[in-house]
Amino acid sequence: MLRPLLVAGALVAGAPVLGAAPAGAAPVDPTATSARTYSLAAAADGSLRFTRTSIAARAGAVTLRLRNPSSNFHNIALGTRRGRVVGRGGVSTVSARLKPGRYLYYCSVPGHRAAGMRGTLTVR
Ligand SMILES: [Cu+2]
Repeated sequence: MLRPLLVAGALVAGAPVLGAAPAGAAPVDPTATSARTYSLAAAADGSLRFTRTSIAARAGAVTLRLRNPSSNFHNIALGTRRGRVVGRGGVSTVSARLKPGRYLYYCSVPGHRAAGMRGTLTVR
């Protein structure tokens, strides 16, 4: 099981205020295509970003599934786990059992994370 990361302040700055949800409301993710799978994509225009910078998930087994429609190579990484690097049309996945906390997901291709290919996975 991965441990939650201590997310640096700089990273949290752009994240939405998740505490704004009504008390008791369960996180609902419309892109969850099956139980515990959460989908996102690399930007189709080749810019170094994901289509989503935050994902809410339930504790337990979580899979992040990245589609890559761009001409650059990308992957999805979560903590120390890295999905396969894929080119245009490829899909990269990473799975972990997660307890509540905040985790960083990112592309581990050199330079991509620093350029903006990252987001926050909030597990409740
Ligand atoms: Cu990348």
